[in-house]
Amino acid sequence: MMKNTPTTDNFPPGFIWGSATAAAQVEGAAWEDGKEDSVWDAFARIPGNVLNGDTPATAVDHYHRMPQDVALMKQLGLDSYRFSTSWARIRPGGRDVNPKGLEFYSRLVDELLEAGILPWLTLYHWDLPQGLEDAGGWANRDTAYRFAEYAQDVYAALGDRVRHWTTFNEPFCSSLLGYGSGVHAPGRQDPRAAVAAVHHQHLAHGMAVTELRELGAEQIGITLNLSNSIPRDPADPVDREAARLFDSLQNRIFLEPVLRGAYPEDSLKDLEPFGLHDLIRPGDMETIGAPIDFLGVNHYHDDLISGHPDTSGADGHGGGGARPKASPWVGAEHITFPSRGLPRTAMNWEVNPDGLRKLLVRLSQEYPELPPLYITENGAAYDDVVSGEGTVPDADRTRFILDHVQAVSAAIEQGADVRGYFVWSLLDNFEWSWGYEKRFGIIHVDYQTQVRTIKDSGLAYSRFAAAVRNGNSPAPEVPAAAPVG
Ligand code: IFM
Repeated sequence: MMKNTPTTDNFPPGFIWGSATAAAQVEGAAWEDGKEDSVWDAFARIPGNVLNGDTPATAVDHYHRMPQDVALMKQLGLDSYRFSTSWARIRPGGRDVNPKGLEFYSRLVDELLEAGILPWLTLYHWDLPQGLEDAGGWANRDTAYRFAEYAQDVYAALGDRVRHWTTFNEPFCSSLLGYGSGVHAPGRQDPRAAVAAVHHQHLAHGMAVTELRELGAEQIGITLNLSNSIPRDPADPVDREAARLFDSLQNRIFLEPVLRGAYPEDSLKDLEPFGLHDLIRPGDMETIGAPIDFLGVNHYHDDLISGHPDTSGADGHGGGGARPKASPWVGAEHITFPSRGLPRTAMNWEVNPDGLRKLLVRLSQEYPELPPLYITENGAAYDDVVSGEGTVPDADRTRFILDHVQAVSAAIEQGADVRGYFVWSLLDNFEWSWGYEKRFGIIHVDYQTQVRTIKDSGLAYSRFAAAVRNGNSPAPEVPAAAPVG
């Protein structure tokens, strides 16, 4: 159980306190300065794909409001800002480099450095140029080679100022969800294409790591979304087998190729009918297993897994659009996600901070080859209300964040080498197929006016990070923020 007063012990010197966003979720300016459609622009235009017909076209207008957003980060005292670059802005249609696209990120990096904030760059947060999807997307091996070229372009423009390079964010989503379930762009429902996307994204990661390393990048890693797979009844072999399958598809087919240069034996067997063997060419696994300097861990909730039908309606894996969804669990479509009665967020995801501690300790114990860890995303969606005084009293989110930070502290105490925590998200934003319905920000955005207001959770997070930085002295007060237009 988490303590009521969060302790600032255990965090090593230099621990990074940050916050994260992604290009397609915040930038807007979907067709400005040469940018063309990403798969998310195209997917969102199809009625039924995104709740309320929302699109990322305007998002929270970060493309135009970037200096003001960096000022808010500075006001919160963030050490680092994790953002992604848009491939469709930098190489529209997947074709030639668009200098104006690169200029935006160059200005962003300068603005961050000027504010004393460490830029933490992700090359791929799901927004493939639609032109490349038209050529087969991630089911096509060639896309991996195009990604390595794009990585070089971004390094050429920003490598003199950016030290931290992340290849992919949550490849689980951009492969199994995007090509298997249809809940994410490009909306395909083809299990063989989903498995091909997994392998080709791994390959793209490995090729980019090699290129970036040769070019001189200091810190290179990948971010995976990982979950504890908990059998509903550990004594029931059907539930245990379902939990094994879930663990394979959610965690191990991503962790092990990247960390060990090999797919797990059981996953290879499970995925043979979907063509995994045929996709692997000589040299691929060595490329994919190129050493990395950090692993980013995104964690929101655990998963209670059963192999039996469930009627509780607890499944928190549904997307937001109206379109019928297929299962992303290739070869394991029968697995279910019953409820164990824990509180849930507005995403219907269970709240269980101790799951984060368990996950970090498991990673540290099971993977001797593990590099240092950073929590690159953790946070919660709740239905916020702006008070008459213009504040956002989001007590549930505040509790969620502080309890999870305590879970990180406990994991460090138990030997996990965790060096940073990025709260998701800096700003309310486009939550994929949920559109603008789900708010994850520590800064509230009024979508009509684009006015930003720091939520109470943002103030509490800022105070906590300051207390750690100041060597456990009492947390300084962060002045209540006036809304920024
Ligand atoms: O908004 C997403 C983010 O893009 C990737 N990780 C999970 C977040 C919440 O769903």
